[in-house]
Amino acid sequence: MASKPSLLVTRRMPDAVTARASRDYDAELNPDDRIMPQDEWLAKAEGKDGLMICSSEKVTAEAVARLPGSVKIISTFSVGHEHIDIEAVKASGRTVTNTPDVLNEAVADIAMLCLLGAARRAHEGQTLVRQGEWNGWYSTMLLGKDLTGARLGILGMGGIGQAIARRARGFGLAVHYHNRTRLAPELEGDAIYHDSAEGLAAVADFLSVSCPSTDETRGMVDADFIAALPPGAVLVNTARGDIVDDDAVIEALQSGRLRAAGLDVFKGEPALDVRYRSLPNVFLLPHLGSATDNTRDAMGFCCLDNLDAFFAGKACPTAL
Ligand code: 8YV
Repeated sequence: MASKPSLLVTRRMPDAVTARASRDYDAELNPDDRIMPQDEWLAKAEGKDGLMICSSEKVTAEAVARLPGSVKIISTFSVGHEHIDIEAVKASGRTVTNTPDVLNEAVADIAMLCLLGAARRAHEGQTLVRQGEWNGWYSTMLLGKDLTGARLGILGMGGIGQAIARRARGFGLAVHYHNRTRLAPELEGDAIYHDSAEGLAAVADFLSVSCPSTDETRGMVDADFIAALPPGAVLVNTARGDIVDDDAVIEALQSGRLRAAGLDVFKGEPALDVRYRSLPNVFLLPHLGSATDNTRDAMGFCCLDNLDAFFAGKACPTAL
């Protein structure tokens, strides 16, 4: 029997994913889940046929130049691939894959949690109850922003944006979106297309950032963009922290120009701008978008499906 391809799995994976990787590959695992410095994972890549990485591993052009010749494929356990210089990997003759679609529903759930948490002041409510400071009902206690009849602007209408739109309709939100390309009518449904981000901002009582982090989108939600939103808008970000300008968002949250924000992702996470922590009108989560049992398994299986196909000489299902 031919020997199994060798694989470096840089982070601890869910049990079912680890079991399949260990069964089908000569896999070097990271059971302690210690994040390895670049020099360390590059050294461990020596002699490996493939790498299964996460967004913690920054595959820069310099890293690609130092990759051992044995490595022919990099499979990232993420839909986002801003941590990889895709052009450099491809130019080196290697294959690179990600995990689209399998996490759309889970991330959309967290987007709605962030939207509701921000609109209905979940952080302030939780704090009252947990700190024993809830002294009873009054008619104006922690009043929030209505969803029904409001407009949700979705910035980036890929699979995740579309999954958010499906949920939003159930909450009585009118769906507006901006995307590089307009959706086909059967996907668009009753959603209203805006051909510019500024056009979308003007109608977004709620704004969901749902686009990838790219050279075009980084810093897009800046002071000008926020100034274009209706006063008292609510910002939701489940995509990437660097798409928003933290100074502009924090200033707008302090002044009330933005009524609230629900944030699952942060520039430089797990570090985040500490000012967010003390703002009462922010609902904060630690990048939980895809964190469900089935979704994390599906992401791992998607990586392994790509690796299996590659080593069988077939086309990878989700090559970039
Ligand atoms: C992951 C994500 O948890 O898929 C993505 O792009 O942001 C998350 O689902 C994380 O990136 C793990 O690599």
